[in-house]
Amino acid sequence: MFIQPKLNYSFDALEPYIDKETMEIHYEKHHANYYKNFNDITQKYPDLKKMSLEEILKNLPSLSVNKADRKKIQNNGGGSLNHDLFWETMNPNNKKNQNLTKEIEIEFGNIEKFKEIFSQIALNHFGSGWAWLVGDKDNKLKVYSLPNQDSPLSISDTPLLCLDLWEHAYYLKYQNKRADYIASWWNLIKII
Ligand code: MN3
Repeated sequence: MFIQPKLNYSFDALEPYIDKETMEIHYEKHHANYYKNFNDITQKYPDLKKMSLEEILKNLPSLSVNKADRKKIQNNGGGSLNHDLFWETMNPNNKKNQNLTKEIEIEFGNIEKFKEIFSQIALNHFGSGWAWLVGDKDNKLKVYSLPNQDSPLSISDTPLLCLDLWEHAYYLKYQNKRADYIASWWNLIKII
């Protein structure tokens, strides 16, 4: 069984930037459902149950599964793990992500420049997906977006920071104003 990690803060803890109702539906319905579907599909493959979620996504192209199931594993495994990181990086009690500052300054010049680049990518991403800050194989930081629930792990990158660009992540509060959602979200990220 792959278990959805507990959210270590209350649904209203990210107010006013992310509203309580969005958090509740997002965590209890959307995220829970990715875990449920991921468990349903991996039931069929005893080998996968011995692997971690990370290992499965890293080895996605070489898993011994049929084509339709590989797609379900990609969508629901990514949907499970991507949100795990998303919740963790916004955790008001978590100072873990503060140590990225120096690396970001080296790679992007300064934090403001990095935020600008990341925000532009998030804003310009067409349709559903995620904006990512990742470390590549040579430990170099990169920013890009990926469609749907695709994980950077499946292209050999290590996820460090992510922003959910699916409308379910912001529509109740921000409607079509993705730029406002992105600008608000930075208030929850303590990498500086
Ligand atoms: Mn989501």
